[in-house]
Amino acid sequence: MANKGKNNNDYTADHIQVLEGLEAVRRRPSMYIGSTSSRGLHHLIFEVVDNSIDEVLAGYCKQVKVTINEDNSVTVIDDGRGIPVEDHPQEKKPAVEVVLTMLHAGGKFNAESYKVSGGLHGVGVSVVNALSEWLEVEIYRDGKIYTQKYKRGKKQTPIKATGKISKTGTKITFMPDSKIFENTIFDNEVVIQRLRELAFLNKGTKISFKDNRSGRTEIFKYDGGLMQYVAYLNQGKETVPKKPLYFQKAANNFEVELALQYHAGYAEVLYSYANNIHTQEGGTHEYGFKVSLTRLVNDFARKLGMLKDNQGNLSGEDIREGLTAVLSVKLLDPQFEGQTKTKLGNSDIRSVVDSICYENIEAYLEQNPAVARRIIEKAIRASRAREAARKARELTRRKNALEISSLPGKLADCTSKDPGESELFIVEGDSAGGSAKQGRDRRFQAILPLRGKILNVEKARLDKILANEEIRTLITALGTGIEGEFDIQKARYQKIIIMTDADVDGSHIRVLLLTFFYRFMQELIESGFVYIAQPPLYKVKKGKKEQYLFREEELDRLLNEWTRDGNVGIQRYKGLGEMNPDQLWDTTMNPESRIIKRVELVDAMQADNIFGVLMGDKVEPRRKFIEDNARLVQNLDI
Ligand code: 0RA
Repeated sequence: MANKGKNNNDYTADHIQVLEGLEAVRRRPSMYIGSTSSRGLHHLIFEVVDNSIDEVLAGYCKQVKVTINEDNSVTVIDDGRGIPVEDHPQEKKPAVEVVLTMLHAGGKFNAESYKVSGGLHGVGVSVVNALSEWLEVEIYRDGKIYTQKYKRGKKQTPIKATGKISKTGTKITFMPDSKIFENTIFDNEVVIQRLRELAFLNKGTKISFKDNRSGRTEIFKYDGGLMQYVAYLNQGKETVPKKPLYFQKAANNFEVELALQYHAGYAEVLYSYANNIHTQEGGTHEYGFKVSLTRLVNDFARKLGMLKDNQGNLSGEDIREGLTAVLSVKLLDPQFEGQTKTKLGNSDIRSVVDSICYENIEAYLEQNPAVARRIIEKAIRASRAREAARKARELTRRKNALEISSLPGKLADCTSKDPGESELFIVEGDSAGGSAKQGRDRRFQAILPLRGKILNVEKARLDKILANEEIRTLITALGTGIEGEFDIQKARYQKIIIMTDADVDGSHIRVLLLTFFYRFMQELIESGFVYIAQPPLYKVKKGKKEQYLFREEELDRLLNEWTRDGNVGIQRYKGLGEMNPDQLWDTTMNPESRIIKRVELVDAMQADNIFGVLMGDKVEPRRKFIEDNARLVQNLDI
C-alpha cells in the first residue's frame, strides 16, 4: 500500500520492522503469496506485472512485456516512468531499494493512483525479491540505464548508472527460489490467461508474452476493452445485441466500465473486477450493477406494456439468464473481504455503480428499442420456465409429504406389482376409459382416464400443466416424482402407453403429455418406457369378414380388392369411445395383436418444440413453423 501517513517520526520504527520484513516473508511465504504451490509461484509474475499495470493506470505506460527465459527465470519490462533511483526522502536511500526491500512499500509514494490493498495483491515487488534466488532490476530514467542485483532479497550491488538510453521504463528479472517453492517451473497457460485478462481490463495496453523455453509468443491489445472481452466470451454464439453494450464512465474518484451482451443459451456469466482484481465473491460493485439492471429492465417492460400492472416484477435471475457481462471498477482504497478476499466491501461504490449503470443502459435501450424488447421477452420466458420448475418441485414435495398417499381414485390399477410387466394406459376421455377398463387384462394393465380441462391447452404453459388436476393424478400414478426428485427406480410401470383419439383433441393431449415427459421425466423416455398406442382408423366389413385398418393407404388397397365381391361396410373410428371393450382389446391393447410405437427422445423434443411454438405468444414463429412442418403438423392434427 502507498505509505500515506508516513512521516519522519515513524522512521526508526518502520526501519526496524523493514529490516525484519523480508526475512518474515521467507519464513512464512504463504502469508504473503497464499501458498508455495504453483499458484503462489505464478503470483510472483503477477505481482511484478501488477506494478507495471499501476504505471498504466497512472497514465505513463503503454506496453508490458513478459518473458519466461530458458532457465525458467522471468523478465517483465514496461515503458513506465521507471522506478525512482534518487534517495527516498524518509528512508534516505535510493527509492528503488525501498521498493525492493521494504514490505508494503511497493507502490507509489502517494495515494493518487488506484492502488490495491488487502488480499494477496499489492504485497509489493519486495515480496518477489524476497522469494527469488536472485533478482536484477534495470531502470531507464533520466536518460540513463541503472542496474542493481539482489540475492534472496539482499542487495548485492549498489544501484549504479551503467549506460545511456532515451526511453523510460523498468525491467525486472527474477529467478524463483527453489528453496521456497515446491516447483519452480512456470505454466505458460496460467500466465497467458492472466495477461489476456489484464489486456481486456486495461484497454489499449499492449501486453506481450514470450516463452523462450517453447518459443510461444502472444500479443494482447484490445482497444475495445471490456467490449472485446464480452465478445470473446460470447464468440460463436447467437447474440443480442450484435455488438456488446458498452460504456466507461468516471465519477469523483471512481471509474466504472461495463460491457454486456445476451446469448441464446441460459447460463449467466458475470465477471466483476475491482482495480483489475477478479472479485470472484462479488461485492458492492456487482450488487449495484445487478440491482440497477433488474430495476431498469422491469421499468422498461412496464413502459413498453410487456409487463402489465397486475403482473409481478421479473426477478434479477430471470433478467440475467443468458447474460454475459463484465464489470470493472477502479477505486482508491478498495477493501477486499470474504473467504478468499475477493469480495469488494466498499459501500460507497454500490450506489455509484447503480446510477451509472442505470443511466447508461437506459440510454442505450432507448436508442435500441428492438434490443430492449428482445431482452424483456427473454426474461419473461425465463420467468415462466422458472415458475414452472418451482411448481414442479413443490408438487413432488407435496406428494412426498403424503408419501404412501393413496393412488388416485380414477386409476384402475393392475394387480401385478412388478413394474417390468405392468402397463399404464393413459386414456383420453371417460367413455374410452370405461371401455379400456372393461377390455383390459387387469392382471398387468392399469388404466388412467384423463379428461376435462386438459383439453383446453391452447394457452397453457408448463406452470398451468402442472397445476392441472389430471397431470397431478398422473404423477402420483407413475410413482417416480418429477424433475430434480425424479427416480426411475420408483416407476410403477415400465410401459406407459398414451392412448388418444386420432383427432385434434387427441393430438393436443399427446403433445402435451410428451412435452410434460420431456421436460420433467426425461429419463422415462430415455429408458424407453413411453409408448403411443395405435388404434385403428377403420373397420372394414364384408359378410363375415372383418378387418381393422391402421393407415389410410390400406383402405384404398382393401376397397379395390373387396368391392369386386359386392357390398362392403366401412366403419371409421373417430374416437376410442366408439369401440366396445372387446374391439379395443383386440385392436389396441392386446400385446399379441396390437401395435404400439415407442417414443424416442427426438419425438418428445419435437413435441416440446411444437408445444412452445404453437402455444406461444408469437405469431410469426407459429406461422413459419406450420409452413416448415406442414406434414408433421398435419399428422399431429393440431
Ligand atoms: C515507485 C514510484 C514510482 C514508480 C514506481 C515505483 C514503479 C515501480 C515499478 C515496478 C515495475 N515497474 C514499475 N514502474 C514504476 C513513481 C515514479 C515517479 O514518480 O517518477
